[in-house]
Amino acid sequence: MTNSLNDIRHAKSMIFIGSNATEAHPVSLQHILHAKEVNNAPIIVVDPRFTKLAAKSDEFVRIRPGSDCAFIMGLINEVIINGWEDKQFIKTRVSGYPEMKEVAAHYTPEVVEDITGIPAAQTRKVAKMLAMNRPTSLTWCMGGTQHHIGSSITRAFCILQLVLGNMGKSGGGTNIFRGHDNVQGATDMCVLSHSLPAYYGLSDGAWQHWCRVWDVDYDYIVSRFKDKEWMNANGFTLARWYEGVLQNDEITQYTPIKALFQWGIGLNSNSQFAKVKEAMDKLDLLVVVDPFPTATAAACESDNIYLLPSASQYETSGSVTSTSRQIQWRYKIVDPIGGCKDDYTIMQELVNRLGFADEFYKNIKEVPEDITREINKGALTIGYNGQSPERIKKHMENWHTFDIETLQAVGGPCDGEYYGMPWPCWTDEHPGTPILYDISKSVAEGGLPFRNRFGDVATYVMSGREEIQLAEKGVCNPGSEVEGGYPEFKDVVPGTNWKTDLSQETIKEAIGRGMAPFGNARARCVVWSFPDQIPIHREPLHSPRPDLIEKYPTYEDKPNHYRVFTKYKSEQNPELVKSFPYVLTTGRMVEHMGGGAETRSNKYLSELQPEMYAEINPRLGNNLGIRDGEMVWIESPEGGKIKVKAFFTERVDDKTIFMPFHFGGMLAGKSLAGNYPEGHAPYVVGESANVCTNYGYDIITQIQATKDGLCNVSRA
Ligand SMILES: Nc1nc2c(c(=O)[nH]1)N[C@H]1C(S)=C(S)[C@@H](COP(=O)(O)OP(=O)(O)OC[C@H]3O[C@@H](n4cnc5c(=O)[nH]c(N)nc54)[C@H](O)[C@@H]3O)O[C@H]1N2
Ligand SMILES: Nc1nc2c(c(=O)[nH]1)N[C@H]1C(S)=C(S)[C@@H](COP(=O)(O)OP(=O)(O)OC[C@H]3O[C@@H](n4cnc5c(=O)[nH]c(N)nc54)[C@H](O)[C@@H]3O)O[C@H]1N2
Ligand SMILES: [Mo]
Repeated sequence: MTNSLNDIRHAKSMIFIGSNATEAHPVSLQHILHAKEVNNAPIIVVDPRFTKLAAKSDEFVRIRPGSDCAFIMGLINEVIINGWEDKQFIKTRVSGYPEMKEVAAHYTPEVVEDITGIPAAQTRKVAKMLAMNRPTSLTWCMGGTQHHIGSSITRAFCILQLVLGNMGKSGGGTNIFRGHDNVQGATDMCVLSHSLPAYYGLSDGAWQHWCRVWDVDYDYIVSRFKDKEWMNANGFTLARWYEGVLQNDEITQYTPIKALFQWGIGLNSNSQFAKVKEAMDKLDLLVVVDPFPTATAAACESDNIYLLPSASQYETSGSVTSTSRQIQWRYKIVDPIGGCKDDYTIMQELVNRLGFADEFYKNIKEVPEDITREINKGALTIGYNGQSPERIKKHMENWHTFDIETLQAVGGPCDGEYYGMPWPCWTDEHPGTPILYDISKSVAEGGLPFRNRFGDVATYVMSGREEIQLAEKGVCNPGSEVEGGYPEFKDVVPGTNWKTDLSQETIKEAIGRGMAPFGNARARCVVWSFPDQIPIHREPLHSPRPDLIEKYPTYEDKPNHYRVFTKYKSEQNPELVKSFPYVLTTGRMVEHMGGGAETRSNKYLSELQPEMYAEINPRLGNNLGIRDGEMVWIESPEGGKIKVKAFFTERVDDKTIFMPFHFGGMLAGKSLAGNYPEGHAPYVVGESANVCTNYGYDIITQIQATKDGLCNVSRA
């Protein structure tokens, strides 16, 4: 999120694409509705469903699942054709614009209508609404990402904001509402298979940096791997770990996966759940660390599973990062009950028994404060340096001194600082950065240019054109010693750069000279390392439109995509729609959370939403001879089959089925409630939507495509 939830109050228009904030982020609505009512800012909602957020909108755009990239490129084209682009912003702060413009030109409103189902006149209207009501706050959530081209779709959103000149401005920005309360923190710590914490990657330099932070010998780390090659190789992802067990698709690893730790996740959130279950049963060892047994406990039928009851957030403390990049301290309310242990203790006891404790706990004495201090020391790339436990706690104790509009403290002990010291917070004196890439303020006061990460000059493969990647002369933060673009800082301490200098002298030197440690560059429209250097539409793997598969085919198959052979072209079958004629999309409802282990174990929430269902348009239901409230079978091309209640609603059109994914504990019409440890079954069990979500993974991130598959529906 480049701005913050509060900053949306300053928007002059808002567009939500694949975000149902009313259900998934209800707290944000106070800011969204403030902008609507006080600034008269129109709300545009782009969603296949008429959601509760759509009910608050001025313009509802019904889109075919998986076609967002075409719509956004169409908006960009329409803005440019009408001369509404921010010419000064583009000239001074954007690179690869001519190449992008050429690609966008394909997406005329009529082409967009064919791909997305959005009337051409509506694309024109929305482009005009955005152009006439600047700045626009753009929010996307999972409706924009859970596709095989999710990474292209999200880049298109950013390019739209660049073209409109809405980046680095209060009321503008790309504001992706994050998932769990600390998922931004989890992402920043890179609880991922392709990077060490703080996005350092897996290169030798990255390992050496973290070894210095941990005070662990690099050769010792090397010795822990089978050989060095595996140290630098991406691991399996959560989306496809089970292939490492089953090996249905060829894997690139010397041995199959034999054990799995499932730490704070319910596996009914994995697509292709039938395969997940098969893999769980085949593992030698499965450990679930969770306050609840989760749907895993019910689904796993072999005797290989250990449940380690972890404490909840109320029974422990520590630093967490909010969707607005703010760091907060979470205080313990009660001691762990019922024999639970908090996650730190479980982790430490595990590390003790595995014999690494002497290496990794050298600097961790006071838990959890020293863990935050380790982050302060090492996570320099994103500016986690200044948020010490002491400063975070000081912010928590002085909530009342922060202004709701600016998030800045007015007087008191935190005077001038931004709430939670949103990263980057470069030093112990820095106030935090409330809006990324904002050149209206000095860097020391929370301003920033765009980051220089990809060299000073680039040659575009597509056009052969060479372009300087640094920002234009004269474009910089106030007080910058260099008046214009500059590269990142290095060799202030010889042999280091701003990301690896643990003395943090490099960062201090940059700030002292009024400059950003990471340089001052242009935002790129072209990503030369991606298969689509500029975002283009590609039909979902399982598409209802064979004619569009021919025009906009998917990628070639990708071997070793996070160690698993991943099918694209060989999976895209134009005949599939004949047997599976409806588009299946999935998502959330306000009463339940994720896999539902917590909320389905809550009496009151269970009473509010006691049953799994599928949203079906009444016209479709009537044509299929189904009545509202009857049970139906939903079937997927992979053989997934679930029995759920038909919920007739005009929210969806007559070609689309929507299901929430929060249920679990039933399989193919059969309850598995008896499999839970005694007294631990949740109040509500139900079929899992992920038995039916289709095959499909993003080409860069491997996120599962749970929003654009195909299915069939019949009366049960
Ligand atoms: N109550 C509650 N709140 C939650 C969660 C929860 O489980 N319950 N989960 C949290 C987490 S982890 C996350 S990541 C966030 C997610 O928050 P959201 O992404 O807002 O939630 P979803 O319901 O998954 O998806 C949002 C919308 O995308 C639409 N959609 C589906 N396909 C497409 C498409 O192809 N294009 C477009 N434009 N829209 C599409 C769906 O109809 C849905 O209305 O919510 C967080 N908040
Ligand atoms: N079909 C479909 N599938 C999806 C999605 C979709 O939109 N459609 N969305 C995807 C997305 S964005 C997400 S984020 C995932 C979410 O899927 P999950 O991550 O599986 O969902 P949660 O239920 O939020 O999982 C959190 C688990 O952590 C446990 N927990 C809570 N607090 C603690 C704690 O302090 N310590 C420990 N150890 N455990 C704790 C809870 O009891 C719960 O079992 O689902 C994904 N799957
Ligand atoms: Mo999420």
